[in-house]
Amino acid sequence: PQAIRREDYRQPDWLVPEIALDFDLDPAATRVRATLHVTRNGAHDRALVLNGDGLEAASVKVDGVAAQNWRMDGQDLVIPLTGDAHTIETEVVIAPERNTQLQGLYASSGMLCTQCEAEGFRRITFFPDRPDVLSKYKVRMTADKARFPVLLANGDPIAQGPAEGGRHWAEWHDPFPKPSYLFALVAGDLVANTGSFTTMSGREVQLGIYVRAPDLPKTDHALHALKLSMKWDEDVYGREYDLDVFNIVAVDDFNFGAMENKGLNVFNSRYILADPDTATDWDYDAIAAVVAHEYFHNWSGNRVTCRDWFQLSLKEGFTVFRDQSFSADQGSAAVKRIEDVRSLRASQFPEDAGPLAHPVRPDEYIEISNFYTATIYNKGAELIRMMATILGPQKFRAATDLYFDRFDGTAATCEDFVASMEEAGGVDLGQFRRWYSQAGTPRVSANLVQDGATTRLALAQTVPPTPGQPVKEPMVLPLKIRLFGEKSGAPLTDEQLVLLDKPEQELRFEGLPERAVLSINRGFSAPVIVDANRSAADLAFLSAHDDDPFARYEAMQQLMLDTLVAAVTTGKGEHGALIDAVRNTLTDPSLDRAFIAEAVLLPSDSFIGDQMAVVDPDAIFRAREALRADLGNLLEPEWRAAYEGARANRFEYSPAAKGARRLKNVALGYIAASGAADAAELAYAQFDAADNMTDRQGGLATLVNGTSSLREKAIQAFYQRYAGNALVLDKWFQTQALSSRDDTLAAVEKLARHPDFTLANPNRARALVGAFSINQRAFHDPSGRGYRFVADQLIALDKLNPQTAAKLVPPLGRWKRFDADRAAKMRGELERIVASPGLSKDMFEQATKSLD
Ligand code: B3K
Ligand code: ZN
Repeated sequence: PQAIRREDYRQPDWLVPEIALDFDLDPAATRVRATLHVTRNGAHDRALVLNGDGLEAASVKVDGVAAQNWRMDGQDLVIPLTGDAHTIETEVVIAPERNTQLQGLYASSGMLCTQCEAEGFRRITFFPDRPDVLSKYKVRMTADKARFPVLLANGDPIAQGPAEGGRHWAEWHDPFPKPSYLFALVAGDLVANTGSFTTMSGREVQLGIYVRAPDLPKTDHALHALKLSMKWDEDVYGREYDLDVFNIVAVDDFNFGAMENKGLNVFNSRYILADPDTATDWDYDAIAAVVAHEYFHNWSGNRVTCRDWFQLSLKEGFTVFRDQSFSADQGSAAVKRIEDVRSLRASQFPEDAGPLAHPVRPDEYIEISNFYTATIYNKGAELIRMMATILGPQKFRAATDLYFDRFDGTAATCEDFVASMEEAGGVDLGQFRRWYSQAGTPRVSANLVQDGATTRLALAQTVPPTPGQPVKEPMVLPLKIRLFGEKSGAPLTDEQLVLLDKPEQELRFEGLPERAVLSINRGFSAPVIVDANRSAADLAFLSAHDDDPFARYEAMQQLMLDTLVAAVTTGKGEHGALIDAVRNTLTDPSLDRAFIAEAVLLPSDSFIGDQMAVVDPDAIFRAREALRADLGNLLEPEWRAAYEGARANRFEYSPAAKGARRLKNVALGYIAASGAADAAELAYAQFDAADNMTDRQGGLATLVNGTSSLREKAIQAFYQRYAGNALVLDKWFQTQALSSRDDTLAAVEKLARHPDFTLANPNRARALVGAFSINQRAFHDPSGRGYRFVADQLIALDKLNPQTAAKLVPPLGRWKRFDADRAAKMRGELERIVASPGLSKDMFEQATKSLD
């Protein structure tokens, strides 16, 4: 397969200002007739090239006359044209029910739906399938009325009526020119939860959340989140919705979270359906965040789209930043920031440190689907956040206004965005642009030294080498800093924003009245790794006194990491400071429960591993379990008090109730870790009596990690209760795959043979295979069987769904971080993947790059 390079970008040869599509829908054979109005773009004599993927042209007409001179170039249809404007008609037949890739037009639980981003439209019809070709779409669909009573597409419904043979038709027009990746249609036996929203200029928009009839009661939360999002984007960014209809459809088989098709978002049902009995608080929050994310794309993505796929972070990084800000505004901003940083560290930092590291604006790719990564999304969001920090709120808003106004209706670049920030912000972002081109997580060392009356803060930065980028230039790192007095606990300085833009920089503070303790990268103002010379006592101090909640959390995490890394490398560790710090946090009446729960949670096995030169999964597991047991034992009364105090009795979805459940479940975990005799009964009682899934799954997870005889009882009871509910069975598989028990590998191998396990559904595949591969100790079993299991599953999944398979390769690609024996076994599996016959280009790219 060939790499596509950013520097090879060329304007499209032909534009398609208008397209009309006529679908004769049938799961086995759908006929697609397309009429394209094409215009020559600039003075050239190149033929019209229409991309296809698995299509065969049944007929091609130019200006109404059957054409003879077209040819196929690989998968693409090439038509030489003489004039500057023509009408092209093509006809193809496709089979949605055989489409297991879930890209293009496919069938899911009896309905027909589409997914086009990035390059799925070419699996539906021949078209210049690139984001800088914007067209007005008219769509007509005809289908069997009994099987597909609801027919939806982008834009506004125009007309509908009966057709012969029990069929009916509907026509939708989208007045906004859009790239092909935003095309969508849905046909199915669906019902809608409807509502309306009046926009800031007084237009009424009809909202609909479409699902299968039994799921209708689970759609209120998503509908509510949609209304909140529409209002928020008006209030915070001045962005109003632009069509008369906004529809969302939930489908069961979906490669990722959701898709922002213009006026017709299509969602993985796990990000729509919620009720207290089946969805956790995490699910509720994720639903609101994804609904907001896709809605926000209407401006950051659809009205202003991407010129080419190298600019993907233009829409994704910005939209993630927007959805993070939205969620922060719905509850605790501090807890939201902690969660976002936790997930950045769990997924993006390892990516940036491994063989698949790439810049936020990549220079090349083989398969674009492989670049919907944590780097493009989450690091991309951090870049926007840093610019917002540098500009300040007013200028940032002026800059986004300028960006939206200037590029509305066009396909833009990351450079266009940064230039808007620069212009409206009155700042020079020349050096800042390196964040878009250089991969790798910068490291900052911070040394605070008192020298008589002068306190010096020596800062230094390095950016590690990454594949294809051996040498790096210094970045601009916006670091929020504040000093606190060790004795008084009071701040000694104001918070200041330091722009570290040189390899080394020094700050001086004169005449501080007492020894200072450094609070740095407050609010996680820069997505970097900080090595600061802070003792356990300093960190414990900050965990109690810092006035920035993120920094307070961070100090505790650092203290935990230092304690654990010492325990792993030396076999034991001094943890007195940590125990006291956890006790203080746990019993501090000024803190909210959600924050406490985050702060007292130990870093994950894999994050501990990320701190070490060679990851030793067993030693990490032992050290972490030992520390958990000590924390559990030494603070048992405090955990019990926290548990009792947070025992809310009736379900409510509010920040306070969520925080109570979170702390209750964290406390339950520690009570179990203490080895308390009644822990399993406590967990089972919670599991059994729960009126919500957060508590039920929390009880289940504690039992699944343990050895009580109640364990099997809970596993069976959960399975029986939710038999037939796919989203909840995913949790059943996932909880077992994440178990910390010794026999998890064998249990997972067995679960893969369970009648409810299937690779055909991406959620199910991720729930078992994806979850298992991030269970550090089980996956890295010294026998290598964990690697073999995952590779076997991925080879099988690749045959059905390359996109979803390729996303699961990275854990195997981390071999350089492990001992020679494990590394060899991991490489062996990657090699086996590369050698498997008929490998997709998705898997080829991920696996070969992972071997380098
Ligand atoms: N834009 C889509 C992601 C498409 C992924 C294609 N492989 C959802 C989102 O980011 O909002
Ligand atoms: Zn997105």
